[in-house]
Amino acid sequence: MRVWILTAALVACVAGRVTGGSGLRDVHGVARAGVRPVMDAVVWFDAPDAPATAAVARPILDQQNLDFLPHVLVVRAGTTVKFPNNDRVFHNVFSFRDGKKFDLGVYPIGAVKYVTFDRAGVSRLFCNIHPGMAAYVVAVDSPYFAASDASGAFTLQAPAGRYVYHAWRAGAAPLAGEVVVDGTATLELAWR
Ligand SMILES: [Cu+2]
Repeated sequence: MRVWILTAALVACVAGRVTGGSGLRDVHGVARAGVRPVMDAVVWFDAPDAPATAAVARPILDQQNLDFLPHVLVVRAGTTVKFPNNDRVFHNVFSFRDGKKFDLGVYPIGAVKYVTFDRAGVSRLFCNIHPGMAAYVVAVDSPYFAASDASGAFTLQAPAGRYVYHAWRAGAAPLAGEVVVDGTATLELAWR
């Protein structure tokens, strides 16, 4: 009898998670290195059983004013990213080292190309015409991710539960830890 009650309670709990509102809770956080806020830090939660992501507009990694925009783009693995050239000069986009390897060649103003980041990993992007241009695409095996803004702040949405989180920023060791998402959780990412 006791077992049945426990089972029923458990089922109710799980059902509540799935059906409560949108099912997603906000997790606010901030990324810092020492006391300085870190922009373009990426954080994501392990979620091997997460449902497939609904079709959304393709994320964009733009080219403007001799720069890539944004500097760091985070996507779920399997996502196709749009690469337009909205600048006034020719550009090129290539990635040869880690993550996805590709070379979009030199393409003119107004052209648009696409790359699917089919596996998790960090891709470093460059332009072979302008050595100062660099960007990162961070593909993660999770639909629950965020990147920090100029103040180091980020907001991630995930269903309630316990997660292992990972955090990345350029040129630093990755961080990992545990977080319980319950609607009030906050997450502090602290690099030394
Ligand atoms: Cu360029």
